[in-house]
Amino acid sequence: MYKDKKVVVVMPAYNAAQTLQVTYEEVMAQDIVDEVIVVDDASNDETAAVARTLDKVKVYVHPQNKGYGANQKTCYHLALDSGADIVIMVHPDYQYTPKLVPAMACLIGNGLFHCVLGSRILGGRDRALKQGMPLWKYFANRFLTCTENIMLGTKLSEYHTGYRAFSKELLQKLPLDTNSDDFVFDNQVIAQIVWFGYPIGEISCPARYFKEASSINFRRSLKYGFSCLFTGMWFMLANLKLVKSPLFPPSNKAAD
Ligand SMILES: Nc1nc2c(ncn2[C@@H]2O[C@H](COP(=O)(O)OP(=O)(O)O)[C@@H](O)[C@H]2O)c(=O)[nH]1
Ligand SMILES: [Mg+2]
Repeated sequence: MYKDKKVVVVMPAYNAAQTLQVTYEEVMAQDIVDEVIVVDDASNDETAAVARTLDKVKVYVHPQNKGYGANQKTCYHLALDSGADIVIMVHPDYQYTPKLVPAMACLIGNGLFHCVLGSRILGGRDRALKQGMPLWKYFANRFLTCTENIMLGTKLSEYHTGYRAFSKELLQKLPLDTNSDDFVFDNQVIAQIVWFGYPIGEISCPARYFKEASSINFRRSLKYGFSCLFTGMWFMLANLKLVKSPLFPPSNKAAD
């Protein structure tokens, strides 16, 4: 609980058997987490079996592999159904430190932000690179972030982090089910938050790079990159009222 608000951590899992337990233990060590929801996207390993051994964990298994975006859709539906006020996505690959969970919950729970991102880029010089982010991923991240900042009129340090916290109100407002079932879901979520006029908080986040924490290959990353640019272009066209998109419906913008 954070100030009477229920804190739920969601973990979209795919082949995370090796790292799920250590991630979970560090999440629970933060004391303020009321419940953890693990959604297993039909992994080929023991992810679901490991998840079922953990206390305070609700496990849901997709009957077949649906993708990272579809996995998050299930995560957020389950979290809202279980009465969450603050929802924090932590990847179960132990890439992002769960030690930031209280700070992120605090920024949401105090009403300062409806969305907080853990940024691998904010902070010292070339931090992400020093922590082991591959050079091509770093430059792709910087290029895409810079381009999307221009297209969406934002000043975020990165669009591509998988460490995110949301208020219940924001999750209820965003048309998440219209988004992709693939990796670009993450990008569409940020674009929608900007579309609805919500400010986004960022916290500098240490990240680790090792084999189990990074499985997306170059080909899938390329598809993701083009899909991000497409999301930004679609945002601009919808903003100019040149196209209609269910991703960006006409709406009253939120007050800051
Ligand atoms: N649901 C689902 N998740 C996936 C799939 N492939 C990767 N992921 C998850 O997507 C997240 C990001 O992938 P990852 O390989 O860690 O990317 P990176 O850390 O950015 O290099 C991780 O939590 C993976 O478990 C998939 O096919 N389905
Ligand atoms: Mg990862």
